[in-house]
Amino acid sequence: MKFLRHTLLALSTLGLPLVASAQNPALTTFPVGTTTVTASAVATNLNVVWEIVWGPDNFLWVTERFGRISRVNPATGQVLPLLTLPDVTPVGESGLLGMVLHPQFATSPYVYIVYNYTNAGDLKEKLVRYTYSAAAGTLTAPLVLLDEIDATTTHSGSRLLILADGTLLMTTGDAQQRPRAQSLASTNGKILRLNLDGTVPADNPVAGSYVYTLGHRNPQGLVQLPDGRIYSSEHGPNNDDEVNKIEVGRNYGWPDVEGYCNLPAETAFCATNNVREPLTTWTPTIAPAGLAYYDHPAIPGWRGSLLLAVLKERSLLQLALDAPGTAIISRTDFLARTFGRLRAVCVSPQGKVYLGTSNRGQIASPAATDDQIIVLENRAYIPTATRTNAAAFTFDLFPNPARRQATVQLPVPNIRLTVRDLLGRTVLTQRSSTTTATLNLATLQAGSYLVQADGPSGSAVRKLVVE
Ligand SMILES: [Ca+2]
Ligand SMILES: [Ca+2]
Repeated sequence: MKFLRHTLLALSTLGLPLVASAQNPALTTFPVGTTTVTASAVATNLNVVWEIVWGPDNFLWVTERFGRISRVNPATGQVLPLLTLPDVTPVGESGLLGMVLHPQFATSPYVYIVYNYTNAGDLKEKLVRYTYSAAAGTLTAPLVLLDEIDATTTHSGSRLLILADGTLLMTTGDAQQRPRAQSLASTNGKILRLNLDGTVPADNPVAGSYVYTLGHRNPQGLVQLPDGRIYSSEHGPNNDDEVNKIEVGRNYGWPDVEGYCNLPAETAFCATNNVREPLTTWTPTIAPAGLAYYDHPAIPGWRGSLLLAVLKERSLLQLALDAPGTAIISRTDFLARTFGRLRAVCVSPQGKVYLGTSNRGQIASPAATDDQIIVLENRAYIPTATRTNAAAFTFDLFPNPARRQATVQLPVPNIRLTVRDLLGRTVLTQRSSTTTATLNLATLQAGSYLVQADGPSGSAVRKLVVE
């Protein structure tokens, strides 16, 4: 099986050619299958973009490592600062790192961030909730949810993700204290799971503990797919960078296992410690960071793939998943050494991909425009909802508001249904082979959603309220 996996990887395409426009050197196009994708700068003169989140206000929400949180207009590139943290310690690779917005942002306007700070001379890390005021354009009322996590200037993890069940995952690094990754008594070297008020979820694997998975070195990418699967990227030492499928309660090996369970001592450890091997590894290392999932018709060649922002190799990697999501069937490099070190990646509801660079202070000669937010888009794509024949396409949805399930009445069979939350994240997809479909809403949080129906004759969207 491992031989097959490596053979497939060796067959994957690498290093597609790039064409720079003479009129605008910052404009680059590259092919994804038969699609031409255009890359251009949205915003410039930033300082180490660590996180980019697509907000329910259709702005990009951005963290910079020195401590600033901003909203960025994706149409104009205007940067609207909300807050510069008063107590952040940006030294080495530390500072303001991950960020996520509350999924019911209209009624719970909370912004969750992770950053390094100093306490009694020691570098620490904390998770803090701020409250957003759209009227004032501010973030105020910091509420510490988790603090006193040991830190150094490297290995801080700190990617945040709110799961479909409404709990929060946070990656932590080993803080260069390797054995802590295997200790349930330490919050270092883990993926932690919290309720949004900072309490421990009752169904965590160890009662009273935030630990969701253990044995991590420095995971800086984290994503959940619409069907619930979770993946994470992780920096290895001088070998074995990893992408892992995250499964509750599993041990990801560090520091006893690097990459696969393939050395004699590793095999013994893996056999007795519930170790989950990575889906794929890189030796020499590439420095994998932000991770997103792409499944939008705008760029068909990327559908069903993870997109990985890569620092050291300075590229965007497409990792195509097999149908069950238990194997990566190809790895394809894009934009190699075009924009420098890539740390953050997010996908908008329109199928555009936004990348954040981490060049300033980290490479010898950053560009004058660094750091940047780059957008990747298929400029020829026309959403089905705006096609001329779309006006005739409509559907019924009832009951609405709904509780455990809703019925969708469609004009024709073979319709793809997509349910998105107000952050534009896909929470449910299914295909209806008949003109009546049932949406199972039992796993969704109460709130407002958009149901999109895509068929051969057009598409339509309706609002659905789940109680
Ligand atoms: Ca591992
Ligand atoms: Ca190994």
